[in-house]
Amino acid sequence: MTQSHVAVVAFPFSSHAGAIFSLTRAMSSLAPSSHFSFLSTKDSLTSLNSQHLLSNISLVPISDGITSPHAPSEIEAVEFFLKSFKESLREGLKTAEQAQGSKVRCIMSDLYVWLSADVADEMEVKWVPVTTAVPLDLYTHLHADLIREVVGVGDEAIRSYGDKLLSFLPCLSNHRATDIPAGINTGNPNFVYYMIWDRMARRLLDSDVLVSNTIQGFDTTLDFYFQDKFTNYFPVGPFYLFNSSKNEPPTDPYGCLSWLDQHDQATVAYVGLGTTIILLPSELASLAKGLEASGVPFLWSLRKETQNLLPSGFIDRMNDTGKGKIVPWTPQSSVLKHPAVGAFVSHCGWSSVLESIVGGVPLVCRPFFSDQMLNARSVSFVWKFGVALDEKCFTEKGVVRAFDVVFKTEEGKKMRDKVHELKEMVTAAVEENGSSRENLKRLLKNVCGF
Ligand code: U2F
Repeated sequence: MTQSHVAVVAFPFSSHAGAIFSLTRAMSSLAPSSHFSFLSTKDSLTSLNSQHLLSNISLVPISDGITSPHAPSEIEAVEFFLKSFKESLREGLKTAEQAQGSKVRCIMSDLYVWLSADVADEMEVKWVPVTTAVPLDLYTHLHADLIREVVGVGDEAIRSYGDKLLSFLPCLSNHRATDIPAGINTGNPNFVYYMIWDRMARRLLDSDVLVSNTIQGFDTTLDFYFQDKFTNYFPVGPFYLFNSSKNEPPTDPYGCLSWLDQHDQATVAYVGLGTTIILLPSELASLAKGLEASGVPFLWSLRKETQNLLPSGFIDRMNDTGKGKIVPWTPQSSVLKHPAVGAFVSHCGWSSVLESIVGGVPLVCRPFFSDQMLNARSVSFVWKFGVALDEKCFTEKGVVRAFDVVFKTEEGKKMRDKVHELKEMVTAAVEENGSSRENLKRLLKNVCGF
């Protein structure tokens, strides 16, 4: 008999749903007598790896809210979704409760759908927010007013703050004003993502629970801050390492792993800019030129529509010479664990950073928005297992220089040693008695009630 029925609500854009789905799979395997209804839009549910699901998870589609007859842009799709979200969630929960024959006792949701808290209040059930981004990002949003007061507002204020460290906030004392996510003191506050980040942080202040995709010990000052702020703080990352499907062979439709098998240890660069970044054609061309000029063999995850924007002849030349393999999708976490991979050119999305650590691979950082600048700074300046590009964007020379550092210098070797230290910390955290595993058990008690 099902003891507890837990609803998990995803934010259906970028990689958020995949991250929170990994966590749900982990919970379902550790709590076989509870039921987990996973709610997201139809498209988002279809994109998940839902093979071999345990019988105590069900996927429940909710409306995407799109009312326009034309296909909306990615940003418009987020706006449509949020506009009708509460109504869609109420409907989805009704469907889940009917299908399961039991009331939901708790709503876990991605913090980006903070509006779930209102629905939880209406139903008089607990709300358990989950952050998939780096917790430092949340810390920054929780201190937005102070940041605006001290640093100022607008691009000019950021420029004049210069490279000074943000020492007025203990957890940001290694970061600079330029690392602060846009939306806090730059940009139009009505832009949907800036609005989400502002509202989610404000709503979180009413919660005593927070689940985070990180491990205890990456940043002890930050650990203390969150432990102090939330009676029930659960750093249970990396979510994907607990995934019950992790023993299945990775899906590799483009043969990335067998291509890597042909290369020596730590000789290949992997290039992957996450799920939302689209480079301007000029920067795309610079990256392509840099990869070719470096002479380092590379595997590049690049969406099909963007591949068409590459300089003409580039893909054929790379294929013919065997210098590079360009595919629309890779099994990234497995790619990063492959011994041939020696560097990861990344936008520094938080899941990518975690996967790089687990793979023991130094990063070449090209951040764009959200928490990515904070992550790039932590990687290159605090944890020291990666390089930041001097020019802050891809240039031919910059890419060659970064690869020279990572592949050929003593500094690069130190980065590899450093990332291996972090890898050991992460491995220990997810093993039996490790902090993330123990926190996951505490979390299950909290959400399932036993
Ligand atoms: C947003 O991040 P992204 O979705 O752009 O990037 P990541 O957090 O790095 O997650 C990308 C995931 O997609 C997977 C990859 C990661 O798990 O392994 N993937 C893949 O398997 N194969 C591919 O070819 C390409 C990607 C946001 F932009 C960031 O700033 C936030 O940190 C992040 C928080 O969740 O969400």
